[in-house]
Amino acid sequence: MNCYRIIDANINRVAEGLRVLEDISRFILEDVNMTKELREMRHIVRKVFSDPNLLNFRDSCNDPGFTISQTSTIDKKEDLLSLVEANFKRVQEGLRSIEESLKILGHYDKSKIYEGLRYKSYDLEKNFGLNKAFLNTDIYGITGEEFSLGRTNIQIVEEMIKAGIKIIQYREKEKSKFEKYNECKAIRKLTKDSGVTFIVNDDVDIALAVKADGIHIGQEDIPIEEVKKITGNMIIGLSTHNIEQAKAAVEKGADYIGVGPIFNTTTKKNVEKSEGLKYLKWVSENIPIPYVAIGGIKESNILEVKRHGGKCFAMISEIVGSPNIVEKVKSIRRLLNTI
Ligand code: TZP
Ligand code: MG
Repeated sequence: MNCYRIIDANINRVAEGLRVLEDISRFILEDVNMTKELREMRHIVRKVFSDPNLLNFRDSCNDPGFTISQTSTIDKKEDLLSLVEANFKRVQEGLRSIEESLKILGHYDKSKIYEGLRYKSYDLEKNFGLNKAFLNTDIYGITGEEFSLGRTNIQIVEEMIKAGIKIIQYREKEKSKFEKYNECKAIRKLTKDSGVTFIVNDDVDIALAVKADGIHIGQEDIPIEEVKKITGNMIIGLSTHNIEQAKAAVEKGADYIGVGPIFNTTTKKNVEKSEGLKYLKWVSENIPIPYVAIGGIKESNILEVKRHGGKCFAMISEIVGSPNIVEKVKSIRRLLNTI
């Protein structure tokens, strides 16, 4: 029965995928708990269904998939993050294949165990260090064309990248979907080529169409639970303005929160109220997920924000409104390094 061959091949595929992830977790991220969880999972994958038929039906040399794989470039990985993503996919798809084949062979209970492992792998993927590192950076750049001294959003993004900003959000309230889509498409290419995380504000459809890394939504947008269903593994950021909203964001699975407005700002229309620095301090002491401070942050007050627990600082007018973005960012960084 060839189902044994499918199960055998997929047990190997899943275990190998887990081993790659385990090694990255162990040697690069040095994450003891994640490494342990991956190792345990790998052992269970091999143990649950160890039928002698698996080996009897093995015939790797005559597997047509081998020749296809040897000549394909589909698995060429550009960076560590893509490698992690691809191996979690490999694990999940392999587990699904095992589950289905076991059902055909009548091993319903064992199929359920593999199903449980697949769900566990979704959780592990979410918590895998590399996927959480996107806010381990000081400046979060956001577009704002009307404050950009005549430069386009795309020119601004080019400058931000040159300045070494590692996460950029496209925020544009005035243009048509078509214009926004075209700009995002170009920005996706620029950010991808330079390893910068790209987040789209408001428009889930555009974020999906251009394969952005994430989407940022506000309290008035479609609920985060719904966004999650559509966007799968994409990063989801949620703006919050008070303690209740921050707690709810964690509960509902936001990947990071915006915290603010910290100071008065005229950049955002109908800006919400917040206790600003006091709220930020609370978040820094109580919230376990990444957060970014926003609203009225300037070179002149950024140290105050840092003293209240700020680690990553989102700025619109201060950056896009600067005639020399590269110099502006250098100067802010110099200042941040003084405390
Ligand atoms: N959300 C809260 S305040 C704000 C947004 C988008 C505007 C931030 O702009 P600026 O120019 O940095 O004050
Ligand atoms: Mg919004």
